[in-house]
Parts: sequence; structure tokens; C-alpha cells
Amino acid sequence: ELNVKLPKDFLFGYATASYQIEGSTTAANRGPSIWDTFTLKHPSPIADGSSGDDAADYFQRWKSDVALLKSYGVNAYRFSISWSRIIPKGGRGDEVSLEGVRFYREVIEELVRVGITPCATLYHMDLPQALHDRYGGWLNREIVDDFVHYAKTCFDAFGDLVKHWITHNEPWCISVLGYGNGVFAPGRSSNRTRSLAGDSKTEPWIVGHNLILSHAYAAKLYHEESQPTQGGVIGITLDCVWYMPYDNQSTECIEAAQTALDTRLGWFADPIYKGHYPASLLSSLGDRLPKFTSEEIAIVHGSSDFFGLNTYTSNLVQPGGNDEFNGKVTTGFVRPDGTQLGTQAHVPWLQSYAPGFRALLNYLWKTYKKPVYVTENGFAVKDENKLTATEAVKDTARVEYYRGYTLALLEAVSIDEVDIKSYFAWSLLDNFEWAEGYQVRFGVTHVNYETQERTPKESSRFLKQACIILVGVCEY
Ligand code: GCO
Repeated sequence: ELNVKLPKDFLFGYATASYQIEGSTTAANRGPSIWDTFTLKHPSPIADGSSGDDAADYFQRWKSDVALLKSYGVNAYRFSISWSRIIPKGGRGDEVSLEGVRFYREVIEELVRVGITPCATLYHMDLPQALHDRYGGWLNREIVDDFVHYAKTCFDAFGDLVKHWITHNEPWCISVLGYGNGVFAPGRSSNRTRSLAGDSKTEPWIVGHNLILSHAYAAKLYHEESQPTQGGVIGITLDCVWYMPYDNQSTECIEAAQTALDTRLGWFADPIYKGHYPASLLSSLGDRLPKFTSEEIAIVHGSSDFFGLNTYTSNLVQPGGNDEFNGKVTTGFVRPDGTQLGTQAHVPWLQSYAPGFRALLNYLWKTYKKPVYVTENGFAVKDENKLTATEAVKDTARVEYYRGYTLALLEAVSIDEVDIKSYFAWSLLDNFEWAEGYQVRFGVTHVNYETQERTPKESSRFLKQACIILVGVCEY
């Protein structure tokens, strides 16, 4: 047993995202986002034909949900702000919705009142539809100025209380899932019959480029105009799998794992933390990778105060494959001896493997040299959607997942001396899991979508204990 604690100011809490929990999508003047439009398509691109129209009804129930969060003994909460609640039509010439501002203001004030540190994400997948219609949304460089304006509106409205800002959540997913294979809004792709016409060869790289620029210019504004008086930090959250060689004696496998990391992570992390795109991307994509001007790259480089990380799983990597967005490698969970890496989740892409979490944290610290904020980590129990609330609360596989991952985090901090500042479990509530709809449950709280009743699962009790033991912040 490790007899070490995390620093007292370590943020330990839960993460959520606006479209996945709020519902009330037309209330208080909210404008439509690309997810509202996407979920209306026929046939539905969502596994159960659902949408976030009701979700977990957090827009109505946020006050009792904050009380629930408090009862879970944590000291931090990461939520996202819906752009189209703040500026319904999205643009810098468009009206700000005071009702939208008031909603988040009340949530933030309540969090602060009960002693929970608010961490706000500005963009978690839900672009105002009006900007997509006006000029193609993320495909157009125009978006940078509109995002910066929206960000400034939020810094001005909430920055006296919010000291932790995340510009974008998972730019790889926004670019690849939204514009590469079309399974996320706005559903553009060249190779899926159900998606809108798009060009998967070029669009994801353009979108990624504009996401990087919009992050960088918003961070620049924050650093110059808000941080001096408000004194917070700002960064970006990237999603990554720990990619490790299938055979660690094989040079080809070692190189393939590195290429996978360069593509999934380096695509965004290298410009931001090192000042250039990875060499492997530059050579494989050539002119399809947009270029930064020297003025732009100077703003991009060093724009993030920290490294925000969403991570859930690890993969074994072999050379050969045709998915350009993974670096054309083959990934899997089966070891050479035929055994599986870990416990299979309800979604095919996730198996538990805590040693990979520790290895990834070490890799980030060594490679990018910035304090790491773990902004999401969690598990969807297999077939949990088929259980009643009474059955679902016994979520042993989720407890085991969190046991392994929180211990790996503690080892990374105390043995490996990686600078880690937060751990946010995904998620506080069961919620709308994007293209999977409501069939996939990641919450530590069971949500009955008929009645919106909340029932704490055993994992919420496990994480409460973990928080007391690791951080010692619990007041109960
Ligand atoms: C994200 C993630 C979350 C998911 C979670 C489980 O964009 O941060 O996609 O929204 O719900 O990762 O898959």
C-alpha cells in the first residue's frame, strides 16, 4: 500500500457535458446546435433513434444534481457551457442571451457556495447551427473570431468565479467523427451513405487546424485580458488511448505505436506544446495538412497552461492498416498469447487496463512537460442498460475499473513524480452517449429516463472513499 496523498489542492471530481445532460433544448432562448439538427435526420444516426432533447433533464434539476455532487464528497466539477445558450446564433455580431448567461451563472455560484471548484469547458461538440449554416462552421477560418468572441463573453461573465478553463474537448473526435466518418454531428463524410456529402480526405485536417487556431487565439485573449485580473489557467483537452506495441521486441510494432500516438495526440499536442505538426503527419499528408503562418504558430506554441487529458483505454498496435486517422496501424486488445488486455466494457472500443493509464501519464509529462489535468476517465458496464436501477447500482466492474485507475494515478504522482493536478471521473450521471444514445451508461448515478430519478451506484461510494483517502478533502 502506498502511504502517500495527492496535494491538497488536487481537483478530484466528476465531468459532464451540456448536450449530454441538459435537455430543455429550446428553453431560455437557446439556439439549435449541430447536434439538434443531426439527431433529427432520417434514418436516425443515433443507435436508439434518440436525441438530447430531454437527456438527464439537468437544466431543470441542476440544483439537486449539485447537491448530489456535493454528497459524493468531491471538491471539483467539470461541466461544459453550451455556446448556443450564450449566443443563440453563435456569431460576434449576434445577440448574447442573458437567460443563458444567467443559467450558468446560477450553477457556478451554487458550486462555489458549496465549496466545489468549477472547471468550465467552452466547447464540447455542440456548435451553434447558425454558424454551420452561415459559413460551414469549423471548416471555415471565420470560426476563429467567433469562438474568441464567445470565449471572451464567458470569461467576462464567469471568470470572477471560474479559474479553470478548457477551450476544446477532444478535437480528434470533433474532426474525425464529425468530418471523417460522419458518426458525430455534423455527420460529414465521403464514405458513408447516410452522411452528408463531405470530403474525408481533407475536411478533418482543416477542422483540426481551425480548432487549434481557435483554441490558441482564445487562450491568447485570456492570457492578455482576463488572466492578469482573474488569475486562472486555460488549456485544451485532448483524447488519447495508450498505444503500445503488440510485440515490444519488434521495431515495426514500436514504430507503429509511435505513429498512432503522433496521429491521435501529436496532431494537436505537437503544434501546441512543441510548435509544429509531427513529422510523420507532414510527410504522410503533404498539402492536405493546412499550414500555420509564422505569426499563427507563434500564438499556437505555448498557448496551453496545462495538458488536459481524456483517456479510457489502451490498445496493442501492429503495423499495417488503412485508417489514416489512427496512423494506418492495426489496433486491438488481444495479446500475442491470446489473452485480453482487460475487462470489456459495453462499448467495443473500451477495455480496462490501468497500467496503460500510468504509462500514458508518464509519456505526456516526459514529452510535453506540462502539468496534466485528467479531465475524463470512466467505464460503461456491459449490458447495464438492461438492468433495473436496483440491479444497476451494483456496478462492480466500474468499481474495479476506478480502483485500478485511481491507484495508477497515485503511482504516477508519487512514484513517477508526474505533475498531475486533477482527476475527473466520467460521469456524474448516466447521459446521452452521442451516436450510442442512451444505451451506453457511463454514470456513477443511475438515471431512470422515464422518471428522471437518480440512484447512486456503488462506484459513487468507491470514488468518495478514494477522494477521502487520496486527497483528504471530504467534510462528511
Ligand atoms: C467527450 C467524450 C464524452 C463521452 C465519454 C464516453 O467528448 O469528452 O466523448 O462526451 O461521453 O468519453 O465515451
